[in-house]
Amino acid sequence: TACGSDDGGDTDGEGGGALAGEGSGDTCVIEAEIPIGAAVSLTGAAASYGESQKNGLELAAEHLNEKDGVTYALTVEDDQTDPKQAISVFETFAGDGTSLIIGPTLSNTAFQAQPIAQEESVPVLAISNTAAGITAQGDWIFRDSLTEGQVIPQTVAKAVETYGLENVIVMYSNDDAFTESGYDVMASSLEEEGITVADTLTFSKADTDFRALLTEAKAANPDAIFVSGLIEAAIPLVTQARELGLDMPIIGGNGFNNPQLMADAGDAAEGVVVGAAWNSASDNPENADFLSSYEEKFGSGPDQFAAQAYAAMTIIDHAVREGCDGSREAIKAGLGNITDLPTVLGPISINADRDAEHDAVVQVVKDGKFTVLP
Ligand code: 1QQ
Repeated sequence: TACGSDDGGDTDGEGGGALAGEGSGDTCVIEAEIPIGAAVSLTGAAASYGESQKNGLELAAEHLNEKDGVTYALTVEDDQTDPKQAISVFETFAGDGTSLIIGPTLSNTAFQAQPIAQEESVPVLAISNTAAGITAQGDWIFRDSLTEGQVIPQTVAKAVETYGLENVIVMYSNDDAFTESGYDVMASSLEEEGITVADTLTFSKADTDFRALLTEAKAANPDAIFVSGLIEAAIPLVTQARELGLDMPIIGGNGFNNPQLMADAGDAAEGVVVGAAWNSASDNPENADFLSSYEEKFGSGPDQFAAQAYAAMTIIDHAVREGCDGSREAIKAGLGNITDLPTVLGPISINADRDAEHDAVVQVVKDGKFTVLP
């Protein structure tokens, strides 16, 4: 093989076993740095999620690189909240020998970019994609984020019980893969609970003025409003609801798991209910260490998206060390074996569908912070 023609990943065994080492687990020693690529939204509408993800990834890489034996070379690229850009980033990673791709930030983007990785046999670990069908795109696609299907049903049940809901309004943006998927789960969960949905109101993810829809919602005198939307819509929607005198609980999907909501909507965000894949109050040792080191490095606390990003690197490290091999093929095999691995999200397993399994939590915004709903 000519020098420099390495197709990356060494999945064919050519180019030598630089990514394969000696030992296993804690004793694994690999000479070469393991190249990990991340495509997250650092600009565009999803940038507030992506910034947290970048922080979580960088902190984790720093921590892992302090351990002996295996070193990660993490490259974080901007998917610009744009599927076309994500495709281009995925193509670059697939071509340059990157061992695994993390991301992209949105499901809507992932559905378009992931086929590149699947085609090129590059493992993908999604860290925030919650739509149904993400991992069904192929056997190289994994995720550590819980699906809306794993989080919304218990969120709906808890809200119904806590607030005695009978009659509600559902609102969602019908031009995004994640918000549509989240809506499907909200609708079926509400039906399961025997709740009357007085009206279902749709909007566009780019909308910022919800006054007309909220006035319609108000006319139905609902006990609560359920919203499947991204943060850019969530902030004005919640703000305008309170301005219009809609004081009932607002229950959001994963798009609401963003401290930007409290920063920008202020008091209007108080009482908003969100199911989450990370319990900020969890005192497991991994989380306690994560909370303090994140705060120290970035000057503010992490959010769910930073935690899922951090956990991804823990998972990847376990997969690499298990076979003591940082190639694409070996990481793929290792990801399939993750069982009860301690992480900042709690013990996590990857199931046969390559989806994550771990505990979820229902939170409410109180004094500007997400707290566990008692
Ligand atoms: C998805 C999501 C978003 C809220 C991630 C930021 O859950 O697109 O699947």
